[in-house]
Parts: sequence; C-alpha cells; structure tokens
Amino acid sequence: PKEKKVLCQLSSVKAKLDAGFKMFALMMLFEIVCFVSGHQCNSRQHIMFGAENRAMKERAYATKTVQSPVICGRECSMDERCKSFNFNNCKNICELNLATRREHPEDFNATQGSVYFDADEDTLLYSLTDSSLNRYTSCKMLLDSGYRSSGIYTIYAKGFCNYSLRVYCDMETDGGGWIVFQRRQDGSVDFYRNWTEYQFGFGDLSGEFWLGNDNLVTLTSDDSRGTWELRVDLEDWENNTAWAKYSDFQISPGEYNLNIGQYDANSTAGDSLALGHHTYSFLDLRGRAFTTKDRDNDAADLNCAQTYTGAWWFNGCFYSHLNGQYNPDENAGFLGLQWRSWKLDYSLEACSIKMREIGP
Ligand SMILES: *[C@@H]1O[C@H](CO)[C@@H](O)[C@H](O)[C@H]1NC(C)=O
Ligand SMILES: *[C@@H]1O[C@H](CO)[C@@H](O)[C@H](O)[C@H]1NC(C)=O
Ligand SMILES: *[C@@H]1O[C@H](CO)[C@@H](O)[C@H](O)[C@H]1NC(C)=O
Ligand SMILES: *[C@@H]1O[C@H](CO)[C@@H](O)[C@H](O)[C@H]1NC(C)=O
Ligand SMILES: *[C@@H]1O[C@H](CO)[C@@H](O)[C@H](O)[C@H]1NC(C)=O
Ligand SMILES: [Ca+2]
Repeated sequence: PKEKKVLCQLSSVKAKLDAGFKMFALMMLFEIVCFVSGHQCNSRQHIMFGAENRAMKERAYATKTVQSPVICGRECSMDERCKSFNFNNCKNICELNLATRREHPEDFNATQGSVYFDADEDTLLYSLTDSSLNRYTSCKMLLDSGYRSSGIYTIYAKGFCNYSLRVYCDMETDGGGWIVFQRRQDGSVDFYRNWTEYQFGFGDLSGEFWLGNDNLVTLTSDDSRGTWELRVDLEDWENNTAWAKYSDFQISPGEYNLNIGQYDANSTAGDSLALGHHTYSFLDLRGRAFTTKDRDNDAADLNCAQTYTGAWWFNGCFYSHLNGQYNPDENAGFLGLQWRSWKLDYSLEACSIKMREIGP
C-alpha cells in the first residue's frame, strides 16, 4: 500500500508563533505528524521548547531557508538524526542539529536573533530575554556575556537612531570586543562622500563601510562608559599585517574632532595620527576636525578631501588617510589607503578601524 504523509498542525500555535518572535520563551512548538499507511494511523507528537537568543553551534548537519520555526520544526521531526534545531528569524535560517544542549553544553551559545529548540522542557529556562539584550551597549559587553563570534550585532543607546545600532563586532582580534567602525578590503564601496553621508554612515557592515560620525560621538561622549581605545589594523598586498593602538579615543560633536591619547609603543604600524613630536607636526591629526569634499576643516589652502578623494581628520594634509580611494596599485604616492609610518607611498590592500571601551 502507498504511504501517505499527513501533517497536522495546531493552527492557533502557529499563528501565535508568527505573531511575535518575542514570545518564544513561553512557546512550545506543537506538531502532530501522522504517517498514514493503509488504514492505520500512527501518530507521533513532538513538543519542542524554545530558548531565545540561543543556538547550538557546530552541530548542524543541515541548513535550510524556511519561512517559520514551525516549518523548521517539521523538518526536524521528520528526520531521525535531528535532535534539536536553531531558527534565525532575521534570515529565516533553519539549522538541524545532531545533538542537544544537554549533551553538549559547551556548544550551546548566546546568539542574538536565534531561537534554539529541543524536546527538553528545561530549555525554556535558558532564554536570554530582550531586557537583558537591551543592556548591551557595546561589543565588549556582548563579549563579556558570552557572544564570542565576530559578526553583526545590535547595540543600544539613546543617541542612536531608534535607540539601536547595528554594528560589526570583532570578537577575535587582540582579545575581541571591538566595535569596527571602518573597513576597506576590495574597493566595492565609494568613500569619496559628503559630510552628511559621513555623518550618518554608509556601506555594508559585512563588507566595506563607515559607521557614521554621529554614532562615534554617541558612543564616545557617554562618560559612564569609561574611556575608549582605538585600534587600526592594516594589510599590504603580500598579506603582511600591522596594527596601531591609541588610548582615550573620543570624537567631539559638531565638527567631529579626533581626540586620542597615548600611542601604544608596542604597535607594529608606527604612529601616523599623532606627529606632534615630529618634524611633520603640521600632519598631526590630534584634535583635528573632520573634512569632507563639501566641508573644508583642514589647515591646507586646498581642500585635502578633494585633493586626495576621501575624507579624514586632515591637518595640512596627512600622514595617514584610510578613507582614500581604493587603489589596486600599491605604488600610489599619496593616493589610496595610506598609513605612511608603516609603508610610505604605498596603497594598502585592506584596513579596519575599531574601538573598545576600557570600563569606567
Ligand atoms: C561557546 O561558548 C563557549 C564559552 O561560553 C566557548 O568556549 C566556545 O568556543 C563557544 N563555541 C562556539 C562554537 O562559538
Ligand atoms: C526607525 O523607526 C521608524 C519607525 O519604526 C522606522 O520607520 C525607521 O525605518 C527606523 N529607522 C531605522 C534607521 O531603523
Ligand atoms: C550628499 O550625498 C547624498 C548622496 O549622494 C545626496 O543625496 C545629498 O544631497 C548630498 N548632500 C549634500 C549636502 O550635498
Ligand atoms: C594572501 O592570502 C590569501 C588568502 O589566504 C591567498 O589566497 C593569497 O595567495 C596570499 N597572497 C600572497 C601574495 O601571499
Ligand atoms: C607592551 O607589551 C608589554 C609586554 O607584552 C606589556 O607588558 C606592556 O604593558 C605593553 N604596553 C602597552 C602600552 O600596552
Ligand atoms: Ca583647506
């Protein structure tokens, strides 16, 4: 006799699930799968319990894109191998796992936007609620709370548009917990932009971007967060890397002046921001306002942003310029991505600029 699968769902539960992602902590995924074979119907009942902002890592044997956690749960219930699943609401990603939280607690991690389900009622107790997420105001706080993967997260502060900001957190470099506020890597994004665009930010957090000067002000002007360190990571066309670090990073409201403290002498890239001690003190960028092609705050007769097709805290003009035009020719003179204390007249392949707070 022909086998026929009949799937019966409790529609009210599905409706509730669809209505609000936030209700998962209290939700059960309820499915009855009937395998109809001839005249017999053996029904199996699956009750799955969800934990918000959690995921089982590195135990997935299948990843699918589905419309809801109910469908993800159905996929899981129809496969003997499936012991648990993660559903990510943002991208509708369904991961079917070979193991459960109880079997492998070391792989059961905090993951914003994901819900973990298994058949264990205690799983409900492992939810990380929205109110706890709202406390996260930086990548460092996320790291300290167990978020150890680099990627895009949401952080919260009153000064941000809608109280929240999506940021890329670097959780690996130098202990992790860095908010990346600039990245260049392939020239896919145009950085020759105007004041307003630099003010609000542009680009793609998973590729090239500028986070926005207003956001830098919001982050660095709240004294209750303590002070911020600044880190620059550089890469040349032969895969050599170098970095530079500074204490007391702060961006002022208004003209977005660059305030930095001590250059970390252990840095490998040299100091291309603070040159007060140097013969080139007219290139010292400490305290300098931001300049774009349509707002000239630099100390040169010309507009440095226009001349070098970028935007930066120019003095008259620079020893570093990481928002320059992306240039595949390393021998770029003054053009391209420049950090001249590491490589003079050299256009870098990649760079990123990041910030991390040192508690209050
Ligand atoms: C999960 O978090 C633990 C510490 O809480 C960490 O040791 C482990 O590497 C993380 N696993 C993954 C896959 O991120
Ligand atoms: C802010 O919230 C409003 C209203 O919910 C929404 O229309 C707008 O797109 C949001 N802006 C951003 C940048 O998320
Ligand atoms: C800045 O650039 C954006 C995008 O090209 C444009 O819409 C806007 O009008 C520009 N602002 C000024 C002040 O030129
Ligand atoms: C740099 O690293 C990339 C990726 O690891 C590799 O594909 C490439 O060949 C390397 N280039 C050089 C010049 O070593
Ligand atoms: C430089 O490195 C040394 C040795 O690792 C360390 O003791 C010192 O604190 C570092 N200096 C700074 C400014 O971080
Ligand atoms: Ca000028």
